[in-house]
Amino acid sequence: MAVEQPRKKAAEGAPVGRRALLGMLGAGAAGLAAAPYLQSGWEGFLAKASQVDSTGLTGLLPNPGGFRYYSIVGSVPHKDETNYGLRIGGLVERPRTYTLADLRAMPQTRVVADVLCTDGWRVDDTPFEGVKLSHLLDDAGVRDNGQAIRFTCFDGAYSESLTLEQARRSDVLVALNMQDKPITHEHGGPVRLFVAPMYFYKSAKWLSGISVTDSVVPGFWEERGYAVDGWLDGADRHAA
Ligand SMILES: Nc1nc2c(c(=O)[nH]1)N[C@H]1C(S)=C(S)[C@@H](COP(=O)(O)O)O[C@H]1N2
Ligand SMILES: [Mo]
Repeated sequence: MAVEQPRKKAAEGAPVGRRALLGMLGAGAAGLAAAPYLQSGWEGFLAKASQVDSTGLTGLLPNPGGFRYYSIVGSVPHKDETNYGLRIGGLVERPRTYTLADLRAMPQTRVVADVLCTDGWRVDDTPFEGVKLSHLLDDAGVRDNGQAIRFTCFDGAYSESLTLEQARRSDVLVALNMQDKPITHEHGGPVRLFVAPMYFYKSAKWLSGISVTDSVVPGFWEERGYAVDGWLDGADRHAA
């Protein structure tokens, strides 16, 4: 991608530090000892620990995978092929709900890109695979007045946005696989957004709604000071 985009620092002007905010949202440390963490291994433990960690200290524990777990809510329902649905609506000709099987039956695209969080951690060359968002938008038929997309999540709280132009890029996926395996619950499975050219906060986990809107509706972090356009610097943006 040689096209230069404005280089905004995504976290600039954030009115409250995110660690502090996540701490405020956290349920407190009391639940940690009771968390049944052995069942899902170290990453799952970190996930559960950070859900109840009001200090932010779990972010300092070593995680061999390089990823940190983020959720703005303490617990998220688990979904699979029996109960997952992705609703596409708003300013489209043909609103519909896709099951996991529907999404798996569509053409799959694999994108390998560097993942960067505004908190400073990164995981280079991470493969994601799924359906191009542009494909779903074409299926639904965006109306003439459709200008942007609002994404919602089955955690009941997170949201994100893209302009229609951004959403139509070939490196923006409704992802089913991450690191060549089905996306785990902790990473936002069974379906998350992957916006390769932008900071990872744009990649909404537990994706359940895609709504075409007539203007950009700022998402959860954008309402708290993050840039609506979360472009990575050019050097970090090399997905094809
Ligand atoms: N639903 C939801 N999606 C989300 C978030 C979240 O808190 N909730 N956090 C975002 C941020 S800031 C990052 S860095 C990544 C973290 O993804 P991971 O937990 O798989 O590492 O998810 C993004 N998508
Ligand atoms: Mo992030």
